[in-house]
Amino acid sequence: VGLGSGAKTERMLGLMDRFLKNDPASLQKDILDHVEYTVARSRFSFDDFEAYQALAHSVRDRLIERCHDTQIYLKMKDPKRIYFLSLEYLMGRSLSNSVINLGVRDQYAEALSQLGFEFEVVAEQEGDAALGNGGLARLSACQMDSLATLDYPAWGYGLRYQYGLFRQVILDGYQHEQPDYWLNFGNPWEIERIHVTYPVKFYGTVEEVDFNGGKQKVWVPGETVEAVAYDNPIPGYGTRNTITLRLWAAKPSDQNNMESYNTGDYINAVVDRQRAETISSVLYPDDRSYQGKELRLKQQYFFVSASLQDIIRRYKDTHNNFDDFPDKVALQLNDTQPSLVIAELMRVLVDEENLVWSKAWDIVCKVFSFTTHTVSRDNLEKVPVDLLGSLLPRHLQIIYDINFKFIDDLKKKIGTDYDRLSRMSVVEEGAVKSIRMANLSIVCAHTVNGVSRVHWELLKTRIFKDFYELWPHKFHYKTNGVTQRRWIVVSNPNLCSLISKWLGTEAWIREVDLLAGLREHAADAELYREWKTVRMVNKMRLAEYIEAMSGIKVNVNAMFDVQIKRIHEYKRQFLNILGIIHRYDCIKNMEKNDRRKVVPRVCIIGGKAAPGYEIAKKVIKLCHAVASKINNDPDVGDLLKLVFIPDYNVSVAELVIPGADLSQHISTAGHEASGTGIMKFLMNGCLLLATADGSTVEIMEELGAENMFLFGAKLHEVPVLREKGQNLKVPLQFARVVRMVRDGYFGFQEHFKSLCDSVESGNDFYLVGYDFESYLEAQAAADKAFVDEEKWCRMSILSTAGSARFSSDRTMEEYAEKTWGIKPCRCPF
Ligand code: GL2
Repeated sequence: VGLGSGAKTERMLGLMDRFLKNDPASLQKDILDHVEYTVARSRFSFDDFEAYQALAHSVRDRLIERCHDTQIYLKMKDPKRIYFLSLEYLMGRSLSNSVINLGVRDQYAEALSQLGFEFEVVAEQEGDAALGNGGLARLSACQMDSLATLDYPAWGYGLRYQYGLFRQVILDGYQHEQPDYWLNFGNPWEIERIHVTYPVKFYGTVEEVDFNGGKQKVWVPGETVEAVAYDNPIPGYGTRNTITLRLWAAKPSDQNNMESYNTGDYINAVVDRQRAETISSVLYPDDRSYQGKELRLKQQYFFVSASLQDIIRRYKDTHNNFDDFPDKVALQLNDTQPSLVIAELMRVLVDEENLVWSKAWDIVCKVFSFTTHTVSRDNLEKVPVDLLGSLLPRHLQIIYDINFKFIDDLKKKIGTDYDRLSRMSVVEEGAVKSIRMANLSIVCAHTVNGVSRVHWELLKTRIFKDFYELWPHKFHYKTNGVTQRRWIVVSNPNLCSLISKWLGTEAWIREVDLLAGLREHAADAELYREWKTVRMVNKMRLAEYIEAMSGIKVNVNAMFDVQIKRIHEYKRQFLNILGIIHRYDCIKNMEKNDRRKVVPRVCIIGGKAAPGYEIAKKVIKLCHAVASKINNDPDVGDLLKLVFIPDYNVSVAELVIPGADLSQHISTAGHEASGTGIMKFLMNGCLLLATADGSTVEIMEELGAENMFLFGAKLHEVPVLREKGQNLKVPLQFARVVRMVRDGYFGFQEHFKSLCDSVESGNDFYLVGYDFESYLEAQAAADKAFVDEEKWCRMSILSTAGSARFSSDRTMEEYAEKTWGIKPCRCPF
């Protein structure tokens, strides 16, 4: 098995039969043991939730075993490892995904059924792990699944927030936020590693001390917090490899406050200690603006400092100097949130390991790669110098030094173009002097990746044009992808079986390119029949959910038209709602007989608005106001329904996506860096109504424009149209529907005023008015296609068949080969 020889290896191989057994009888015994000894309930009497807990612990045992084996093997082989640093992961539920990846789902289902439980019902007991906001965070989760499945030697690092993304509660149509205390009932999917802890330091001063005949800067920190590791095993599919997502929690350190204890201020000293825990207490709920908050900066440094200590400790297990560091370690910055790690690595190498600056910088420049997920300069993260200087005084100095050398070199290349120098500087002078975290990341990363081809173009020509012209070789893109394991196998088991049946193999679950084989059958009447049945079953499941949640009965023969994602002006949920109002208005104004020609629709919208994002919250309110009018209008009946799905999260997506006929991805061109929701719908055979933005452009190339419903201003037209401002032509229908909202047709006239103002001509930054006409045309084309059942079904099959390129397996392979320089390392046990 390639383990080498020797007594130790012999002993290890001799322990192979210690592995936990996976036959139903053994699994059943394990579940009952956990009921009795872990959950501490009687094995003769336990409910669904307790069954879930016991089941989860039994799966966890198997995950731990594989995690250990993977690490032992990796330690022996010592390959180059990729360390993925991200402040957000949207993992969702773990049970179904884990048992599928471990290949033990059916055995567990049987074991449970003999005990009188149903696997699906038990699995429903699990809550979501929502340690992230939106696309960026779910992308990290998909990529972890692919890294494990493809046997890459990878680690994920992040923060273990006690409160995940807020729960959205709708009262009278308004969004309210409630805390998501997800750890309330324990979390069987994590392993607390009390022996893996590191001190993380903050504040203090920098002093100069004598060293080796010269001077050396030393940081004398003012506060220490302890970082404790919580490991979340990520099992690969069809492999024993199970990698680890290591999340850090903050705990008080014994190094602080001895003074207070000694002076007798016991109560305050305890309270003070507790404050340390706030660092990892709550996820910031805004997915793209960073307001220079101290707590956020503390979170960032806390997580990168602990991660780096862990990474260096692992490296030092097998190396006694830093010469091989770049050959053994690749550090991936998932956006700029982890970018303080750059200064931290420099500090460790120079101040603690006593490397000279140039040697340290050489190492730093070889290990970091940076992926940006942003399209707009306005969203780039900046940290006020005052804040950074007080929290991390030594890091600020290091960043200044990096910048000084960078600007010095730059001057030699571009001369005295001061405007450009000031744009490229890591330090922004201005009302609030700040550090530009993206510039810092670009200066030190060997590779800067965009997340779709269009995004890459925007990086080169707009946001990072100056840097691109300086270092064209650094700029690349790896189009995002999502994992077919979560988004087909777990969430759409019927479709999964159907695909395997028609391809004659389950191999596509690992080798996703095989999906293209469905194209061969795209004209087969038998497949049509089975495909439609699967889709109908999923729609019925979704309809049941809608009724249970909102009391609204929907017609399963209607087209299910879905837009689920974070609420943002650029994502244009408002455009969708105005389109629905138009549809409603048309139905109302039709002769009764003509109504028979209307293609019935169930419009489904879901998504959270950042708590401080007023306009986005008004969109949610408008959706409810319009829904209550339409859904209660007897003239409309089953022809049109509007449903808002509250508290959109990963689990809700797993239910909604397989039941969607049509999905909307309608951002103003140039605003969505990639978009990943669209890929999940595509895999599930849902047709797409979309603008040519982000990864949609590549999806269109793969599928053919004739298999989608495209509309809207093109990327290059957007700036020209914006220039026109008030002179921009807006269709009459648009003016009419906005007027209906303005005039209080749906009530809440005053409340919706600012929303209507935001699309008034001259003010309509996201071109809702301009795109309205072509949007309606695309919607009409979708109606027409839906009536032609055969055509629709064919397009649906071709969508799934064309989705292979948008698997995160492909994305991770590209990163591994082209950016990180890592190779698979498959555990042979
Ligand atoms: C995002 C982009 O907006 C989105 O288009 C992209 O698909 C994801 C993943 O690359 O990243 N950037 C971002 O800050 N969030 C995103 O979803 N929250």
